[in-house]
Amino acid sequence: MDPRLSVLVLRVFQRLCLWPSSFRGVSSSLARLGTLPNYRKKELQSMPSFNFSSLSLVILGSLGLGLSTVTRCDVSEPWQFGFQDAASPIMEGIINLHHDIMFVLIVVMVFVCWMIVRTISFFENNPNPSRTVHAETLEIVWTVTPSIILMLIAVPSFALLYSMDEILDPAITIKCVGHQWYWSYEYSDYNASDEDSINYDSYMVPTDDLESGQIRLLEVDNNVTIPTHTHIRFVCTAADVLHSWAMPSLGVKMDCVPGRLNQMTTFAKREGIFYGQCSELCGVQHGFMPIVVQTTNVSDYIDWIVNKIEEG
Ligand SMILES: [Cu+2]
Repeated sequence: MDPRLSVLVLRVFQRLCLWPSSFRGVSSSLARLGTLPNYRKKELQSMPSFNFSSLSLVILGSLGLGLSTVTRCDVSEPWQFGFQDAASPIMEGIINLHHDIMFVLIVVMVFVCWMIVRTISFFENNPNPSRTVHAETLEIVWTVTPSIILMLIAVPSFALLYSMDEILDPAITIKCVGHQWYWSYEYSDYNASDEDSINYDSYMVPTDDLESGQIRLLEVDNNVTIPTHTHIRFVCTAADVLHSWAMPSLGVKMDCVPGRLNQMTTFAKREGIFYGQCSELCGVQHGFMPIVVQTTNVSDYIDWIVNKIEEG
C-alpha cells in the first residue's frame, strides 16, 4: 500500500475517532490526551513506510487507546488535515468555533442532499408530478431559516473576532520585522534608549546543517522566546515587501507591512516549541523564512533575557 495513502486513511480514521468529541471544550482536551510525546512521534515519523499490517496494528492500537493520534504537537506535518494543537485561548476558540460550524454545516448538507434526492425521485417516479413554480410560504421559510442559522453562527464568530483584536495590558512587547528572507526581533522593554534594545536576526537552518531530530525548513538559528501565562504583544512590520508573521498554535497571523505597525496579542498556556512560517508570498525564498517560538516559564525567560542583555 502506498505509504502516503495509508497515512491518509489513518488520518481519516483519527478524525472519525475524534468526531464524537467535537463539542465545545471537550475536543481540545481529548486531543491533547491522545497526543503522543515528541520522541514517540519522531519514532513514528522515522518509520520507512507503513505496510498494511502495520497500519492495521496502528488502527487497533488507536482503538485500544480510544482516541490516540500520531499528530505532532506543535508543528505541521505531511498530509495533515485539521489544526495543530492549541496553545493559547484564542486558538482554542478558533478550533471550537470551527467544530461548532462544522456541526451546523453537516446538518445543513445532509438535509439539502436528502431533499434533492427525494425531489428527484418523487419527480421521476410520479406519472403526474407537481409543476408548482411559486409557493410564498415555502419561500419565506427557506429565506428566514438560513438567516437565523447565519445569525446564530455570527454571534460566537464576532465574539471571537473582537477578542482577537483586544490588546490586554501586555507585559512584554516584541517587534517582529520581516525581511527578504528572514525575520528580525526586537525586545525593547528593558532598555533606556533605542540603541540598547535587544535585537537579533532569525534565519532558517539550511537542510545541510540540520542536526538529527530537527525539522527541515522549519528550524531557525535564533528562536523567539516568550514566557507562558503572560500577555504578550507582538508588533509587526516589514523592511522591504509584505510578509506575514504566523504561528498556528498560538492562533496569531498578522500582515507585516512596510511603513506601518500592526499589533496582535497572545497568551501562551503551555511550554513548548512552536513552529510557523511567513504566510504572505514575499519573493523567491518565501518558503524559507520559518518562525520558531519557544515558550518557557517566567524564571527561565528572565534568565534568557538577562543573558541576551549581557550579550548585547
Ligand atoms: Cu515573507
